[in-house]
Amino acid sequence: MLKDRRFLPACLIMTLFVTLLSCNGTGNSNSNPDPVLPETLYVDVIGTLPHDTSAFTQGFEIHDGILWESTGHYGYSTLRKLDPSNGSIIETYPLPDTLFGEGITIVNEKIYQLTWQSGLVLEWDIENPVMTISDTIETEGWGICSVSSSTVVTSNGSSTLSFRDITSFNTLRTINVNIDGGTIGLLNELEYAVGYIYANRYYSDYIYRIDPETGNVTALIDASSLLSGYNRINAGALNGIAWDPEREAFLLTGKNWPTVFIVTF
Ligand SMILES: [Ca+2]
Repeated sequence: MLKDRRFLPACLIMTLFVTLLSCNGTGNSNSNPDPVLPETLYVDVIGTLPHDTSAFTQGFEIHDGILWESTGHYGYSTLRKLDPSNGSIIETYPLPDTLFGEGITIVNEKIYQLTWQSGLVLEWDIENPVMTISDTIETEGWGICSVSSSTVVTSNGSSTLSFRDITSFNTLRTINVNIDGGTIGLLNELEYAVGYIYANRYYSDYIYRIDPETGNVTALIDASSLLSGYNRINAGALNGIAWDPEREAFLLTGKNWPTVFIVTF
């Protein structure tokens, strides 16, 4: 299955990326009349934390000094409470074997966790994490972030991000993530910070900074320098973005990565 394919040759990634940009440069019909191509930013590592290499990371978020992580795979999916000062696991809350954990976000002291194909949205009280079923959604669940106390944004592996009412998970509106009209698919883990949505793209070492009103990508963040060749051997895709307001930095990790990187862009 798609979700189990952890590696794609770097040359193919670059080919897809270059093809996207070159198509937009040849005047395709979706191009804006005054294209504004995104700037490219690079990660500046200011610290590292250890990360459990058995964690198939699907969601990553900091709230009130706690780092929360969601992990996937049937039989191994969990919600985890971590110490962001040293990366240690404070508590692990397993999901039923029939559920494949995906993205998480925290709104009004509730943790909302997506599941991949069941359509179920799980809810955990942040003080006493016991799992209940909050709502259902009509698509696969991949990533989720909250943009206000009433609205969350979800991804489903396509280029579409859905803004949803937290009380029902009904879709309020959608945006099509694009660079000059060229859509950016395979959007996965999400994070909202300082007015922008940040998204991993599955298989890619890039993070996309997205205007939440238009879906336009305003910056490409090249995170390909994070893992050395040795550390990549058993590591999967980049798939954890958590904004740390105290450090004013992002914590980045990936599926089965040995390290959480504390970075600025
Ligand atoms: Ca996140």
